[in-house]
Amino acid sequence: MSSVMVKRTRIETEKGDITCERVDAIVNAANHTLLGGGGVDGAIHRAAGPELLAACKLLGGCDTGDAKITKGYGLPAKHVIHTVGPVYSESGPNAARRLASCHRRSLELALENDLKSVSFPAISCGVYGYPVDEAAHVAANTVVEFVTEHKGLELVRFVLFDDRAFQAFSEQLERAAGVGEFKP
Ligand code: AR6
Repeated sequence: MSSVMVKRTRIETEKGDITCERVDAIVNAANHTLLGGGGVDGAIHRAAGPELLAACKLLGGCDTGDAKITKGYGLPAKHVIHTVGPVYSESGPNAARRLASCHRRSLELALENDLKSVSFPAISCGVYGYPVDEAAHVAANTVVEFVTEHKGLELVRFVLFDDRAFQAFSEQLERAAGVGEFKP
């Protein structure tokens, strides 16, 4: 596990299942429809129960790089922030900018809703095919930059399902915490 303080925010990595996180919000790696799917999206909907799908149906979908919020229903997390990562093979040079936008928009929504703790999965690193080292680089740098510029978040955690992602995110987080400006 890596843990760094950036201004007044702790940023950490953890290996585990994001559906077990007891935080103000977990982020879901969803698709445009916001109506559920496989991977972490499926796990979150199963754990939250049918009320989550009912709430998502009212949101009218979501663009790549944007985010929308619901309650957490049956989850230990109070809210779910649904974001849509880029499909790596279809995004070309825009992939990093879109992935960065997912992280930024999710954290903006957290602040707008007065939330203090947010857990992210490795967005786009499953079905959407983003190479995990590259995704970790973008995610870690974007979060470090965001909390450097915005007050209010106490904890941002990356919850990684497998060793490979856990290693990559831990390494990139430690690097990012020591770096200055980041332009994806
Ligand atoms: N907790 C934490 N991480 C998880 C969990 C979990 N319970 N389950 C899987 N992961 P993916 P994407 C990791 O495919 O690439 C869905 O069908 C997984 O190991 O869930 O953004 C959506 O509906 C991987 O590292 O998301 C979309 O259609 C990471 O979460 C599409 O997949 C992301 O893998 C989105 O694809």
